[in-house]
Amino acid sequence: MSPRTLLALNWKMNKTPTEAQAWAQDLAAAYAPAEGVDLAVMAPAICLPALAANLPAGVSVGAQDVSAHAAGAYTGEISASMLVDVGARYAVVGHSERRDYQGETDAVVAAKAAQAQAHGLTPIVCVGEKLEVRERGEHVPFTLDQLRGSLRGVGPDVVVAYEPVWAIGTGKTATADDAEELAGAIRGLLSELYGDQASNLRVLYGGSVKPDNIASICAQPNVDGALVGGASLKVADVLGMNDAL
Ligand code: G2H
Repeated sequence: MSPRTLLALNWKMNKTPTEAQAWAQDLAAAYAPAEGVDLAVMAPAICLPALAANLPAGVSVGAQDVSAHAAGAYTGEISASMLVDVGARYAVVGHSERRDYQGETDAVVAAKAAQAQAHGLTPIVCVGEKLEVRERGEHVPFTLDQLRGSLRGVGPDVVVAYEPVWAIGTGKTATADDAEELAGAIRGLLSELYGDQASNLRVLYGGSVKPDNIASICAQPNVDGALVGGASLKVADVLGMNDAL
């Protein structure tokens, strides 16, 4: 049996807590869960209490990052236990923007994912190649190497998001076949790492997903949902994507 589809929203550095509250109330006024689809909102950590208090039942919240450390002298960091305390269920780790702008390595991403799991959060581990890697035809081995490193010491309660960097926020979406090629390869690696449990794990596609392309991408056999940035900010687009699934 296929896992439930996950429509995971990634607001990135957008919305204040006040705006998050209004967004959640607007969603609650119109949202009807789609059959077999889970909805989760990955928001700036400071917005999570407003979301947890105002989202409709069944919609989860998550963070966009988590510290690799449990507690202590790490100024500015937010720990997994703090996120759990405000209602988070997921934490995105290893998004390409953090790998690029904060220099996060696979080892750091794996440490964050393990720390999330240690406190009951499900990490959403992001991987994906840059354009030059794809142009060299090395996107499959590159992405699998990145994932292997990002899952070292990480248990099977994990979601993987394949996000080709050249498709993020650019309006260039990978084709459904591109998404399936990597999702299938990722599923193979998950089987190697986690055995039979791999068939229950969710592999998402991310990169310029919107209401008019989400259905064809998520219809692929190994694609179990989407991680959506730009099209996650307006409630109408989220409802459109939820309805399309
Ligand atoms: C990829 C995605 C969300 P967007 O980063 O993680 O963003 O949908 O804007 O390409």
